[in-house]
Amino acid sequence: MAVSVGAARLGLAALRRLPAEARPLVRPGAVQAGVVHLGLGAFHRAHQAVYTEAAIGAAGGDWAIVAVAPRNPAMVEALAAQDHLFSVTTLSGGGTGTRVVGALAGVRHAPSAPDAVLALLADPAIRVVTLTVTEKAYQLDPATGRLRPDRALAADLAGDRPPTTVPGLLLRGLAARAAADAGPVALVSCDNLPANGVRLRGLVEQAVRQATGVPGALPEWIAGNVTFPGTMVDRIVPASTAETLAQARRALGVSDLAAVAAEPYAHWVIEDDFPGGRPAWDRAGAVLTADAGAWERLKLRTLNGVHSAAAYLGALAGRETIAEALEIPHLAGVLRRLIAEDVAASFTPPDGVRVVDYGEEVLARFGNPAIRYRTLQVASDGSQKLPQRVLHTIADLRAAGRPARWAALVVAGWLRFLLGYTDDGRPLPLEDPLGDRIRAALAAGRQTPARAVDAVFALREIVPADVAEDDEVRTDVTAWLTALERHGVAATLAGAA
Ligand code: CS2
Repeated sequence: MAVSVGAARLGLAALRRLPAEARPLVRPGAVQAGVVHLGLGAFHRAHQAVYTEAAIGAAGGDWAIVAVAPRNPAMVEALAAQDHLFSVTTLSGGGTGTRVVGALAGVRHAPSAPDAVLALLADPAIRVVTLTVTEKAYQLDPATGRLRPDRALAADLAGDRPPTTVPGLLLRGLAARAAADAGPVALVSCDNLPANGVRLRGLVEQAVRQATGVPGALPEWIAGNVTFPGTMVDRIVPASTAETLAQARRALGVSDLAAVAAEPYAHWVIEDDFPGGRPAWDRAGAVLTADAGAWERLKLRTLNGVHSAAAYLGALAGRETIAEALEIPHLAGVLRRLIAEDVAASFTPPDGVRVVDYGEEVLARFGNPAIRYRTLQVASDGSQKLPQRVLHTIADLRAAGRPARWAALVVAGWLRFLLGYTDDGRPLPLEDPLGDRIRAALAAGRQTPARAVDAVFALREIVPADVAEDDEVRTDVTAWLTALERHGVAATLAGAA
């Protein structure tokens, strides 16, 4: 991102010049750290950081966040130069508002200072570790949850140098914490994984089993001292652009290289299992509950599943953003049928929630013209997203003896996207950690839609066996893929409506 830095920079010295409504609720330095967060992306800054600041503002407590960037140093440098301050601009059709957030007590770059990160994880003052590292950083097979270490994680498991991967940092950090007898801690996944708490526990347990050089008593220490609360996280936060930074600068009068913009809506449901205490997130509007499962399924299947549907079909039709995709004739109608006929029939929603009403709200949020969320951003990493967003919907419908016709269209949209070109022949990028395996499978099965379905459905790390072996699902996906290939998105939707 090319940025010109002419104006003064955001930082403590700039705060008194800001309009009162733009100032942070918490002044960095005034509150000690109690949370470590892994993943310094836009989503964290516009979601957990905002909730945590509001929780500290409402109820106090030493719960400021030390945020760790697992890979990219750019955000660490930007925030370090700004006394850890950044702004969130709320975008709605009705206008914008910008406010500086003071939740961060520090930032670290894991690759250049792994030992500092391990020391933090072993610090008794840190009692909560949250994560937004995206699905692929967990290195779990999306369909099964089996740990599939890449070379970097294999080296972390062997333990002959400081860890470089997220699972490696957690493994060695917990080992250091156990050795220091630093007290219990909650590890909280805020990624869009299915049953994310269970997945994170599975990750840690598998990593401990496969690692060398960890004490034999570590599993027992983890069982007695570490919890893995599940969460449902929600806020649409597009990747920041030069326009995001320009908006922040216009509002603040200083430049903010860590600025983010987001929709007004935000939601967070958290399982209340924090053995070392937690910020008063409930005072900030989060829902603390015994079981977040129903909320998580609601959100992954309705919001994320429909997001992916709009992304694949929109990208094929040459639409740059989700809001533009929704203007494709008949798409909104098809998405409504996906929600009403398939998603709503696939699971039991939380008490008092009607899936179709929630779905209407989701479609309205997607249509927010001020949010430019790129179809290609949602379309990326499909292998990591499709199971929990769409394939579980299909599996549950089929187990109940029901058809899954509209969900099959989403799978066909993904397969058609994997072929790598739009309806008018322009190239589409395939960004996916399993991209090589997908490409190899498709190269073998490219000749006909049925063979493409066979080839990708054979990838059991992505497509669970119950879905892959279901002839009715294969027939539906093949029919949709044939239509998309022959006639394109517009005509396929017109024919379906
Ligand atoms: C999106 C999500 O990029 C994507 O895949 O579907 O990031 C989505 O915007 C968030 O989950 C909304 O809470």
